[in-house]
Amino acid sequence: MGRILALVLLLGLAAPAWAEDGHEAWLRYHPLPAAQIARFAPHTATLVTGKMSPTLDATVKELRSGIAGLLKRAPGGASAVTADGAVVIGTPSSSPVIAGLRLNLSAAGKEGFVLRSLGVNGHKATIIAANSDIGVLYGAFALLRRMQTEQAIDNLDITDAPRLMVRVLNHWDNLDGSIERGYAGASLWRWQTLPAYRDPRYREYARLNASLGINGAVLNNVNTSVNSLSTGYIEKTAALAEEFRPYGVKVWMAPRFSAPQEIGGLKTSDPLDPQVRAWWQTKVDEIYHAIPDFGGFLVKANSEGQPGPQEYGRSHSDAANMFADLLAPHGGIVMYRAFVYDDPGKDWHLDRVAEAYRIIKPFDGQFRDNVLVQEKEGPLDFQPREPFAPLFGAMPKSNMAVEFPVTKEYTGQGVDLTYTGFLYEQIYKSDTYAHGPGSTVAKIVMNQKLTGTAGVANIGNDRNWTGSIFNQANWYAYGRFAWNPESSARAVGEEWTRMTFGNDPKIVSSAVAMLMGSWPAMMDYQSPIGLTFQELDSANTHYGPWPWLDSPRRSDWADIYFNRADAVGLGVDRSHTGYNTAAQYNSPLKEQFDDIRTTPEDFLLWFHHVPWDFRMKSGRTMWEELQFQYSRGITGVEAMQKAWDGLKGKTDDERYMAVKQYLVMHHRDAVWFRDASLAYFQTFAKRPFTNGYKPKYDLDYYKKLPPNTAPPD
Ligand code: BDP
Repeated sequence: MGRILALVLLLGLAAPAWAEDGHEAWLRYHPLPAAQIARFAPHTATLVTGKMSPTLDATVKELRSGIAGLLKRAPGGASAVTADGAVVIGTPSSSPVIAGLRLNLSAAGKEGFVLRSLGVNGHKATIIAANSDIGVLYGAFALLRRMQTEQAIDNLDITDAPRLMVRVLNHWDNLDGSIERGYAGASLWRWQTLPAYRDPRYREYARLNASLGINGAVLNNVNTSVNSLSTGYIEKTAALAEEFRPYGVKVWMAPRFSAPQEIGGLKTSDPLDPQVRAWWQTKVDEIYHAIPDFGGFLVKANSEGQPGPQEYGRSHSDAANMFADLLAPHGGIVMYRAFVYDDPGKDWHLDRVAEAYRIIKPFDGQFRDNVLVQEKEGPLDFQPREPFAPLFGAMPKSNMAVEFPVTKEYTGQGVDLTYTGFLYEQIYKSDTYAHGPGSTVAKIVMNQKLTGTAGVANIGNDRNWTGSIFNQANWYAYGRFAWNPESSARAVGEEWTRMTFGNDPKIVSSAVAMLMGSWPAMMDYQSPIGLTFQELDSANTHYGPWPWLDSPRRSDWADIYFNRADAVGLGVDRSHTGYNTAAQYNSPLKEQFDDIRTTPEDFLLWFHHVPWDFRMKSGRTMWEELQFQYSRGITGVEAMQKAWDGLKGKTDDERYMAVKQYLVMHHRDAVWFRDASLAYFQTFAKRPFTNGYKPKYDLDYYKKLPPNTAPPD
């Protein structure tokens, strides 16, 4: 008995003081190995500050806790450099030391920073300088990141600045605390207890965003409730703004277009009606009175049943410009979504993926300067594999912004490990040819008068913020790509891995391989050869395969509309013999996509109705290739499982076990996608399965599964 007690005590002592529950996310300031401490400590002995502000207070707090955690010794405070090892922070106006250095800060712009190793008063110092306090905070995070990832800090000469101005997360949070397409608990915003109670998580959230440079949060769902515009909610929103402000995160709102009627008592919400404008004017003034640095509006109108200008015979530019004119005097911005598509009923005459271009392109050049036209990254809807949206190459006179999924509505939801960084890179580096070769989506959106991006957040009130540890990588990647759209998914993934799991080379190489392999694997088992939208749609869950689904209400919410499986083959004809949507791309892409022989095979079924016996580059027929790619996706998931299994004992048990268990479900989902899809498609292909493969169950079994229920693996 005594021995058991002793053992229990011993184990208790050996266990870490807190569970590894992922709450710290990537800002884990746990002690570095001794050699790294010895390397960094001489450069971080004191913190030299000048005049303070809430943002500079946050900067000092971050540096103190970061250095104390990583190096096991907090830096001392000072107002001048009197010995080696000072970290000097500030702007020329807040810090006399920095003013005295006369650094050239022009390339740092409004929000960027300079990190320099310099001699000051004959002593070695590290300078974090910027033109604004928020730039200083971003610089502090950059210095800490270097330490966390074990990069040198003794010879710094770095200037970095965000390439996009507006870098927002859009929370599809409802006022009742639920989150549309959220898989990480309930909303972080506790509306009932705001504005009086300030949940500490508000600041923690803002801090995580600031560490990436995210500078805005659209607090509510695009399918919005009019109540967010009420005076009571504006007060609550102002309280959140106050909590976020030191971290440079502005609040934004998705306004309900029909508010003038719903709460204003007007007979119309026509954007050109003087009374409607007057109503919005008063509302906008009220918001800015409460929140002087309010970011602006993110608008969903005439899309999926939301009210909008078309009800009054007005255009999307009329609507966007009404908001823009009212916000402009306050410095506010409109993010106007191009995610609009008409309801085709049960008819197949409209190509859903052609809609944004068809509806929005005619208004190029008519949007005000403070409007960002916000288009989803692909022309359909956040699918695993889509070509970039052609609108990006077709709006030379407008400010365009990419909207990205961070939450994984169609890509595994709260279950599967899929790294969206891969998607961000693919889209941003796609060439639109708008101004000749090299006109990548990144170049287009970076070279405008107003620039920005929005990401649909994956954050909820789960302890670990995002439901699973690896989901944090998607938040991280969104922020890093918003900062620089020309980032590399691999480099960003590696940075996140090092900060999250440490710098052990085996962990780094395995976790990065998992991240980078995850998206290609999913494209294979969900979207082979460019097939798309095969998730369950009518029950609106968007989880699991449902390729046989016909929608009772509208054709373009049906999976069969997107696969067109028939006796001839599979895929949608978007060439000149079909919808002719390939023509929305600039040359040479339009010619390339129009021709089945030159379309990249990754998008073959996206652009063409391909015969089952079509010969692929691999030598396989399309039917064989389909089976090959589905199975390759499962092999990809198995590779992730193997890589993770190899890390047993290399990381804490909590996170190790959690990821392992998630991967079991992931494998099950991948097999489900393959087997249910092939069982269905075979009824059209009427060709044998090859290579000894056969779906585990017959088609009927898959069809009868209740929504959201995967078959046992
Ligand atoms: C769809 C989602 C829906 C969103 C819509 C949007 O299923 O919940 O409201 O996108 O982006 O993919 O507006």
